[in-house]
Amino acid sequence: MLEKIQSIARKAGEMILNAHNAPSHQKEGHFNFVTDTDVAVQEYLKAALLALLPGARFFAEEQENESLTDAPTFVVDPIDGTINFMRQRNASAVSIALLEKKQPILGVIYQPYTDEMFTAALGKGAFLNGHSIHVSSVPFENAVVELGSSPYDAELARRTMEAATQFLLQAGDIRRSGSAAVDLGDIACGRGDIMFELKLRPWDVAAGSLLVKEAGGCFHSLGHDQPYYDGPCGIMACNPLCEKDALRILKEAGAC
Ligand code: LIP
Repeated sequence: MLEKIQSIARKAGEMILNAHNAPSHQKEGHFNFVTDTDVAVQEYLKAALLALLPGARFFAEEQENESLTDAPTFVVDPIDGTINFMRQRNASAVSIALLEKKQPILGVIYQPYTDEMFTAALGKGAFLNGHSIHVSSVPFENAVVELGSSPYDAELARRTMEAATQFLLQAGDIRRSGSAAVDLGDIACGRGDIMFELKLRPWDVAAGSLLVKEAGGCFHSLGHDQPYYDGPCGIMACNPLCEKDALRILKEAGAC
């Protein structure tokens, strides 16, 4: 199953690389867009994944979604980093998770611009292009902190920037890629040490959360006792050495 999902993700990546100047449309909230390519890729992914697992449910960014159930459910972002795609910033990913009982059992993140295939299966480790990966062992004071700014929700701006300021003062440095899936891949393979964003959707994080945990990292759905995929929420992912201080800073910033 994981191999077949990788092939499907790679084909979706080719669709992204071959798309140019796709028309875009504004969605709800500030600075929130969808392109014709997002929709076309999602339509391809829905058909291909449901053919792979008939009877599964499909939960994705560019459609109305019912609540999660315990049934096998694909949770999919066809292009995570849509603004980056629109502006040719070459930092977007296809994110595909398969959930059972509301928790990820398979995760695939494919970054077409770098041809990097991140994969994870529950209890079986995390991999980048077939090679085992692990979170970093960088201590908090030297941590590279990747943040998401949730631009569509102005309510979160001050708390996001307060947390970013404290991370900049107390940890190493901060980064902002524009794609949560890219960021979670970074944490899983040790390119970054902490990632947070105060509001994301399940399709942004479902695959990446499994990657990080299978790579020996920590993943928190802020405000929830366990990882939550049934609606929007904030997240924090990190290596184990940074967990206590990262949660402290987010709590002090009023983010959880
Ligand atoms: C994006 C996230 C990113 C967030 C953006 C946007 P999309 O997902 O990956 O972390 O800051 O606002 O939500 O909408 O490009 O799939």
